[in-house]
Amino acid sequence: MTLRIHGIPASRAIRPLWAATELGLDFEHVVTDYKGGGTRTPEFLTLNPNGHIPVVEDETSAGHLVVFESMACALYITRAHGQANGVDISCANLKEEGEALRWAFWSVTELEKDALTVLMHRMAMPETERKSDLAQAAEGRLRAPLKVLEGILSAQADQNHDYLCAARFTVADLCVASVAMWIKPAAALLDEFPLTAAWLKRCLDRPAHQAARKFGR
Ligand SMILES: N[C@@H](CCC(=O)N[C@@H](CS)C(=O)NCC(=O)O)C(=O)O
Repeated sequence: MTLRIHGIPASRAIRPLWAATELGLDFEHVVTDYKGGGTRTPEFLTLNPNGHIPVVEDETSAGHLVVFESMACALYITRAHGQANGVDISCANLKEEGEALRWAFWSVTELEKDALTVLMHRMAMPETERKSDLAQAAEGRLRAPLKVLEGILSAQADQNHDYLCAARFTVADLCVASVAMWIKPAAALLDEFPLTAAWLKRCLDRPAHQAARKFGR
């Protein structure tokens, strides 16, 4: 087996796990939790000196490749192992490639920090440690990028396209949805953006996403 993915689905590793599952790839899943020190062992740090999951390893004609950064991992998998045939979630042409890169960077720069604050302070942290003022402030800031997303989805809908850069679900949708899902605990905020809420549900309901969430269980 040439492809190996380190991480757990309840982390940013869902991005490469989901991508590989969408493509139906045969890959090895190395269960590495972000808790418990597994990302700080000498062996793991040789793969990712940042000490974070996910990491993707691949045996290729160019040698043994190691990719870290979750968005890069998802984009790499679809580029290296998918087909540019307009059916796979991989980019079919330069336009889709440019848009997927744009959306991946957009997700981590415009959305991720505040979305994570919402997830942590509305749901993930023990109730006694949650700070609703932090969540509320993050929700306020998220209105601007969510408006951008809603606008693009509206323009896409005008062309009968259900997804961000094509009529089909692509890696661009995967990148954005894997961050936007952290906003789900702020249901009232998502209700303000109905196209975004419906698109997010479409993405997360995909069988490959549901299957990827179960890896390692
Ligand atoms: N920008 C990185 C962030 C990776 C990251 O922070 N991963 C977390 C899990 S979601 C982790 O491994 N934390 C363990 C640690 O920091 O020790 C990426 O997108 O891959």
